Amino acid sequence: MRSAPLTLLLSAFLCALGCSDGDGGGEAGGAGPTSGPGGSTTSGSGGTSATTGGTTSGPGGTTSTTAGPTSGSGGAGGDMAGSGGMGGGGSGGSGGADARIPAASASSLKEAGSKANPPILIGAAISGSGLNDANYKRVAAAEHDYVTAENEMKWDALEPQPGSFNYGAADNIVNWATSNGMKVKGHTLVWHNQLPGWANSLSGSTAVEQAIRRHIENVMGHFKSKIKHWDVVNEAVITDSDTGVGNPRMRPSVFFNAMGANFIDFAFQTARAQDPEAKLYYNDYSIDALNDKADYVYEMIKGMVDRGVPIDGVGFQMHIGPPNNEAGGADVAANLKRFSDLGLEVLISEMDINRCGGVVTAEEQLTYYHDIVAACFSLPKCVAITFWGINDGRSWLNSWQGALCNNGQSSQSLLFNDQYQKKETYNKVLDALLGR
Ligand code: 9MR
Repeated sequence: MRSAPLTLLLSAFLCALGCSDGDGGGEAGGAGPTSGPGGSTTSGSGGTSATTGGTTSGPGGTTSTTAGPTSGSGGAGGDMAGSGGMGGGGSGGSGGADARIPAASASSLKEAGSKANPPILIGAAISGSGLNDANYKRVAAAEHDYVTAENEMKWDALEPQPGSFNYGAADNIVNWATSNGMKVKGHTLVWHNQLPGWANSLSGSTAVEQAIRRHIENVMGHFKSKIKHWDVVNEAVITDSDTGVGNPRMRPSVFFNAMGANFIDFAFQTARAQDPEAKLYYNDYSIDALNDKADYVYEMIKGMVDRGVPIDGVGFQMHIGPPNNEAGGADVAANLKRFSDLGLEVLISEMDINRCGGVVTAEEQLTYYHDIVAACFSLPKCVAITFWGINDGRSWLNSWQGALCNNGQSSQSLLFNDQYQKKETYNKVLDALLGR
């Protein structure tokens, strides 16, 4: 039996007074500077009706001439302080705990996560096709208590025609998850990718704003009783490479091109108004390490917090290896800490570690899995770790251009092999979740 150091005992006492739900509230209230959440001038692709007043500032900059929702208004729906956190200010949030106490033992990932104090949700991306496979379902439900639909809640799936919504495939996943006692994170409300053609060809700030509002209100409304966690905006920032290095800037998209960077504030305010109880997250890739993109997103998120935009946390996708960044445990720990010091929750939201191309060796993969999970575990406001899939054979990486898995070679990126047996990667993750 491990003995707990004094800080852990102290935090256990404080948690007994109310930190165990992992809530952090979130936003510093009040009006802030008037800039959008960031932004650079539009460049590169995109191209429809650029700039209804394009933004000129960098993240955290001081000027924005973008038409659209006013920022700094305090948000559309108040804050989340009632759910437990003090919000704002970097006091450590999460009820004040400064360390997480591990379970003494556990026979599954979700048991290790749920018995930790404060607990940590263990998630997986779930696909509709996977749910036709009995072994997949068995492992998914046995090891996880948190679900993200891999594709079925994206805009093209849910709103294929303007104002016409199709919830069948998403409902299947949500109902399976809730009937197995799992929570669900909605993924994703506003994203440049997997948009239906009609949405991609919208132009003008009014049309785009109306489309965002209708989509968020309808989708969050449909799932209101079952989904209380949302990726509100996904991947709004780019760099010259997918690894998060070089020339970070706002990504051209139908949203940015029409509304400037204010589309982000607008999406969060609309989401908060639709469900004041829901946790609202920004989610992005290759912001895992301390790199250009992570720095830029940090300033962008800090600006939102300063302006009182209703954001509760940030998801760090943690796709490690090609085509995305590599990030060691110490780097991840330092990066997550600075976001959590803004009073926000942090989440590892899409973790996998790609071995295609030999860029990441087997040994490095084990070290990364352990140390990155440990970095999240050591931060009480790191509230969830989601793996992007269940077994290697179904990984998106196997067929993703840029992932170097030529002709569908296995990326060997996850915790279970094709026969759904636990891999050594699983053992490293479980060790880290048990504080070992
Ligand atoms: O795993 C998803 C894959 O099946 C899709 O083809 C792809 C299309 O964009 O999206 C993948 O999921 C992405 C997620 O929604 C957002 N972050 C990056 C993920 C991997 O590309």
